[in-house]
This record gives sequence, C-alpha cells and structure tokens, in this order.
Amino acid sequence: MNAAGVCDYTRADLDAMQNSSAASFVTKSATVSPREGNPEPRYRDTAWGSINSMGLPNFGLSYYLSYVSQAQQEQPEKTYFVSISGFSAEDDVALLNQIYQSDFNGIIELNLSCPNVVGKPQTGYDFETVAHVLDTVFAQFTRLPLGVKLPPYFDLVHFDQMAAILNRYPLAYVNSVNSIGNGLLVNPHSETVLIKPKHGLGGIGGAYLKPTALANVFAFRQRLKPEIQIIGTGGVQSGVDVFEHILCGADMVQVGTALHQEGVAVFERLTRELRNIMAGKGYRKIDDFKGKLKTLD
Ligand code: RRO
Repeated sequence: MNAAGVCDYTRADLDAMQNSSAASFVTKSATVSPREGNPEPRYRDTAWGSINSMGLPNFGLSYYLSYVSQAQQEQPEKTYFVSISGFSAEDDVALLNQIYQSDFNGIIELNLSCPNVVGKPQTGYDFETVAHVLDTVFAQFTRLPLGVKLPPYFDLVHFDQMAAILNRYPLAYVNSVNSIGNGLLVNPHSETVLIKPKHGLGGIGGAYLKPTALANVFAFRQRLKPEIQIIGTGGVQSGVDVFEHILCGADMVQVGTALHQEGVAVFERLTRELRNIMAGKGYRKIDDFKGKLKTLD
C-alpha cells in the first residue's frame, strides 16, 4: 500500500490508489481544519530518494472520511486506513471523536512523526508525550484498530524504551518509519538547497532510508509483543526491498518515494518481483520467511 503522504492528498490521488492493485490505502495525515502546508517548492525527488517539507497540507479530516465512506461502499472487502496528526493529545481526541461519529470502519493511523511543521517537534522523539497521548487515546477509543507511525530511532536504548511504552497499549500496529527528519540535500552546481521551507531541511525518503527502516522494523519486531503487527516503510523500490522488509518482520509494506516517482503501477511491479523471488527460493507463502532474518551469532 502507499505510505501516508504519497498519492493520498487529492480525490484524484485517492481514486488512483483505489483503482490500483495495492491491497489498501491510507489517506494523507489529516488535521481537524484544512491546512495549506509549507511554501513550494516543498518536495524533490533525487536519484537516491526524496526530500520533503510539505508541512502537513490536507483538506481536513472530514474530506478524507467522506472519501473513504464512499470507497467502503464500492469495495467493502477492502480495509481502509485513515491517518490523523493532531498537535496535542486534545487534538487527537477531537480527531478520533470525529472518526467515531462517522461510519468509518477501517484502521486508524496516528502519525506521531511529522517532521515538517515549524515549531512542532516530532512527538515520537518525546517519550513522555507519546505515553501521555496513548494513555489519553486508549482511555476513550478502543473499538477501531489503531496503529502509530513512528519516526526512525537510531539508538538501541531508544528501541528498548519506546517498545516498553508501546507494549502497554492495545495497539494494532507500529509503522516504521516516517522520513528521516531534517536532512539536507544540496545541488552542488547551483550551490542551493532543493526545497524552500526551513532553509532547505526536510524529511528524507527513498534509498537513503532503507537501512534505517529495516533496522527499525527488525529491532521493534524483537521487542514488541506479538499482537502488535509491524508495517515496514522506507526505501522500497523493488521486490527485493519488500522481501527484506518482510524478512526483518514486517507484516505489511508501504511505498512512499517510489510511488511518487513511478505512480500506482509500482504495486504490480513490486508484487511481480516479490512473487519471482519467492518462487526462486521455493517459498509459497509470506509466513515461510516473515521475520526469519538470520543473524551471525
Ligand atoms: O506533510 C509533511 O510534511 C510530512 C508528514 Br505529515 C509526515 O508525516 N512525514 C513527512 O515526511 N512529511
């Protein structure tokens, strides 16, 4: 499926996802009120990936709920994801109230890792706030499955600490990872940055991100209780990348930068390439290799 933020902003994007061979889709992270986001240019692809500082542009949660409501009627066998991104626990409660008052019957993704709203730190790096948000959310909202989108972590102690917090809640899943926040890509010819907001700093996706994403999927699979599933996101450009994410423990895989670069045809290609890898190895089902990465010790 798509990673939140890619091919999920406008009705045309969502139509393309709905008509693609992706198993599901997630809508752009939404706030209560529509947001224009940061000034353009705010997204650039490069040979190795992408940089973005979109700044959470979205048409407001009700826009996405009404789109999904119709999609649910068209393809009821499909499971849909709606992503929300409040700026506080109170915001998240308001967003969840809105979802619970609608006819939405899919999965909620709570984005704890938007790196691009100036003055708003990434919640996922503030462990006390993560616990406070999840305490608040799960005190009131347990009917619909809810997962969290996390930023990448880079320290084993942080994996331990975050997993210990996440294991306290009835989370449906953890999605690792969001973009690496506040990287900088430079054009050496023009001697300029590539995007306008934040003096050029932005979230890094694509091939640059894969080793970090795989490490996060693998480290969380070792630490999270088995009921919490894992969505692997980051650097998925080929069937081999999908295979590696699943080998590290991903139950599902999302595509961001490659979807932006290639369009929804990417899903058929990735599926075909994954099937070929599995056939070559004699694997008949995902469970034959999921989470079975071997270590050298
Ligand atoms: O909109 C964005 O700038 C954005 C978001 Br909400 C996010 O979660 N991750 C990202 O790379 N960009």
